[in-house]
Amino acid sequence: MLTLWGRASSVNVQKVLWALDELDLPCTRIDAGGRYGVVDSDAFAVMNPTRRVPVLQDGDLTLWESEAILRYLSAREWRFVPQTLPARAQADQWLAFGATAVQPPFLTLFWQHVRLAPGRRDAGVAAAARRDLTAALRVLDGQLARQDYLAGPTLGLPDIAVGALLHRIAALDLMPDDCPALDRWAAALSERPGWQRHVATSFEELRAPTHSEGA
Ligand SMILES: N[C@@H](CCC(=O)N[C@@H](CS)C(=O)NCC(=O)O)C(=O)O
Repeated sequence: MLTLWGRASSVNVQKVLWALDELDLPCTRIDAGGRYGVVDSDAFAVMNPTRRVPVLQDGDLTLWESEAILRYLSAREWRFVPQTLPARAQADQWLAFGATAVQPPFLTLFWQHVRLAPGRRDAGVAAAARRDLTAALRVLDGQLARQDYLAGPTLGLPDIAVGALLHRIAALDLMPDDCPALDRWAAALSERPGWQRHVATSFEELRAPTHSEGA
């Protein structure tokens, strides 16, 4: 029995919900974080000392960090596992690139465009993040010009991890121009029922600043 702690408006929770959907795994989700609180409780800190969501419980296992959760679910179900060691290493490479080069500037921009009150926004910070995000997305475009998905011919974990950001990137008009392979990939991901159910959702509840951080 899988239990996922985390508000459905969190992109890191959305990655996991989309993966669970692709894997056809039933899961009970418990709201936590943001306006739901819970993360401030002592009981939550025992599960995750960083007080962040998502947290996955599977029997005796308690796991946090969204990408560790994605890897766990993939290994548990033996799905999204490329067949050769080099292909697995390259899937890890794209997962790491998404986490270190795409998600950080995206989060900065999400705060600058949505979560911070207009008076607290900084145009210089937003411009620098926009440059970094565009550069990273252009790297993805180059890879996607060679193959349909980031780590091979079919959907894999890096597509889910990075693809979970695309709804907000597009909604905030942050997709770079002249990236046809990126656009084709984004369109393919947006056809997936799990993406539609868990990622393509409103983020209006996040517009007002909250007591905590995250996107
Ligand atoms: N690296 C962590 C980041 C987790 C994170 O920052 N989560 C945000 C939501 S996206 C959070 O818990 N924010 C505090 C809150 O929602 O109260 C992961 O990938 O799971």
